[in-house]
Formats: sequence, structure tokens, C-alpha cells
Amino acid sequence: MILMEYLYYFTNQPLYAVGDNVVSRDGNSSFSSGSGQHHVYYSYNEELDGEYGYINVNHIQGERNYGDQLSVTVTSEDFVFNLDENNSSITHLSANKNLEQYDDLGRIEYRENIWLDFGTPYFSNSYQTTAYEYVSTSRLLSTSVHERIDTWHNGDILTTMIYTYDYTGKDVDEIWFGELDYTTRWGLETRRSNYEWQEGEQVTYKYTKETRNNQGNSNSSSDVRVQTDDQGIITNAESITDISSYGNNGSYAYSNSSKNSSDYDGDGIVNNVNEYTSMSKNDRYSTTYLTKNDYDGDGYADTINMTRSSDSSMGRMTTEYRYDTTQFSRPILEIIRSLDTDMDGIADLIDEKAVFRTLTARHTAMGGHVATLDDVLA
Ligand SMILES: [Ca+2]
Ligand SMILES: [Ca+2]
Repeated sequence: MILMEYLYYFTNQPLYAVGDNVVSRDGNSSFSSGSGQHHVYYSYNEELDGEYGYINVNHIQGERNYGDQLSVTVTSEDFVFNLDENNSSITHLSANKNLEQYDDLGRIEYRENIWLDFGTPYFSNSYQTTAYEYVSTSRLLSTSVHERIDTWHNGDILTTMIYTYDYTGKDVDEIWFGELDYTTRWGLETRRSNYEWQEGEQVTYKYTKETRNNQGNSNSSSDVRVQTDDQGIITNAESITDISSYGNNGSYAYSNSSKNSSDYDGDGIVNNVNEYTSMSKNDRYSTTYLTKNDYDGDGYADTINMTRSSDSSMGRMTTEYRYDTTQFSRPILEIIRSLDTDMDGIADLIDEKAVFRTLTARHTAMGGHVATLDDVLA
């Protein structure tokens, strides 16, 4: 039993196994004592009646406090038992263990997470460890290994994630959450899947670069992700940018851009592109949405849909362009303009026109991916 062996990693063991009959403890109880490394917490909750009867047991050892006893290990073990609605036997058990170890500066050093699931057709478990190494006061390397076994699909996936964090411009006490408080982080996720229906192992790589910049009244973030297959061909790319700022006079400006492209058959020709941008300043906003699809794989879009919307003193003006070469014998470009004068979301004036038109390559070329490896590598 793959699942059972992971229970050896637990300090506490589940009260019951699947199939066992429950003995009621007549309600809930909890217990707590000590502080810092000596903190202990235990809780027991039962709800044995009704359709969704359950028992929940939680054990915690250790406690993380700001500026005090920084070097601490916190372990939480949680067991959830689900009961059969007709008798008091256990039909399902899930066991979760989370261990976090902090160094003498209060930064996370090591994390272990185990999640086990017994009793449903979706037998699964995951075992994840993350080790953090602080290369200098501002740099951190972490390695995360995630294993997952899924017997329902008769296969398994092994995911390995390696992140490099950069905290340039931050003080040590601003790095409370090692994985969140970075200014830049680079990631490589390697995913190996083995399913019966697959022809051998499939390997994909996902590169990420995420930056966060918060200064005074302005915040910006940028996330870029590029996924490749084992041949190094980019199959998915994504780029998301957010910028927001507050003015001293109470003004607010926000802009967001989100783009993705995919080459789902991995032949080097992009099949699908989506782009969304929005801008808002005080109460005025404008958006553009564009989607392009190349179904026959010749590098030129077979359908294009673009919607632009912006506010003016007359109301919200929206123009939608629809181009579809797959539905009719001749390509048709439809242009639909609408104006929502009272901004209730329902257009008050609509003007539609459809023209036979073959767009040129300037509009239909699928182009390259929205990001390349150069954008994500350090
Ligand atoms: Ca393609
Ligand atoms: Ca095409």
C-alpha cells in the first residue's frame, strides 16, 4: 500500500481506519498549552448525525511569533473522517501533515506537506518538501519536490519545481512569507506524466518569471510563463502585467494587460492568441479584448474577434469586430457598434453591419508567442 507507508511520517495516527465503527465522544473538545516551540494544541470535533457526518481531529506542535523565538518548528496534523449516512462507519479518511521550520532570523528554512486520501475511488496522495537556502541576505534558493500518485487514472505525475527568489531592496524583516515577499522570482517546473493511455512518459517544462514592485502609492507586478515540450517547442506562453497608483488628491489609475498564446499541437505554429487590456482612471475605463484562432495550422487566423469598449460623456461605446472564414463561403466581417447611454449594461443604440471582406496578412497572421525563453530566464 503506497498510501499507508506515508502515515509513518505522521507523529500522530488516525483514530480510525476506513470501515471502522465510530464510538461517539459526545461533542467537541479542545486543548491548548505552552508557547513557542512548546506550544501544543489539540481539537476534536464530531458531527455524527445526518447526511454528512464527520469527525475532525487536529494536532499542532509549535507556534510562530513575531520577533520572538524565531528558530521554531511548527507541525500541524489534521485528520478528517467521513461517515456513512446509514450507520456510524468510516467511509473516507483524509490525513494532512504540514511541517514548517524557521531559521534564527525567522525565515522559512524547510517545509514538508503530506496529503493522503483513503476510501474514495480517487485514491491519491501527495508528498511535497521544500527546502530554502539563503545564498546571501537578499537571495534565496528553494527546491520543491512534489509527487502525486493517482490510481484512478492508472498513472502518475511527478512534478519538480525549482524557484530562485530575489529580495533586492527588502529588509530581512520584510521577508515574513519567503514565497510571497520577493521582488523577482524565477521558476522551473518539470512535469513527468505516465499514464496507461499515453505512449511512454511525457515531459513538459514550465519557466516563470514574476516581479513585484511596491513603492509609495504605486504597485506593479508582472508574471511571464512559458511552457515547452520535451523537444523545446513552446506550447503555451502567458504574460500578465498590473499597474496601479493612487494620487494624493484621491485619484486612482489602474491598468492591466493579460496575453496568452498556445500551440497545442506543438508544430511551432501558434493556434490560439488571446489579449485583454483594461485601463481605468478614476471612474472612466476602457477595455480591449482580442482572440484569434488558426484551426487549419497555416499560420493565419480563421476566426478573429475583437471588442473595444470605452467611456465618454455620451456613455459607454462598444465596437465589436467579428471575422469568421469557417462559416460562410466568403469571409464576412461583422462590425457591431453599441452605445449604453445610462451605463446599465444594456445597449440603447445598436448599429450592425456585415461586409464581405478578406482581411490581409497584417490582420490575420498569428505571429509568434506572447513571450519567449529570453523573457523568463535570469
Ligand atoms: Ca500549431
Ligand atoms: Ca488558418
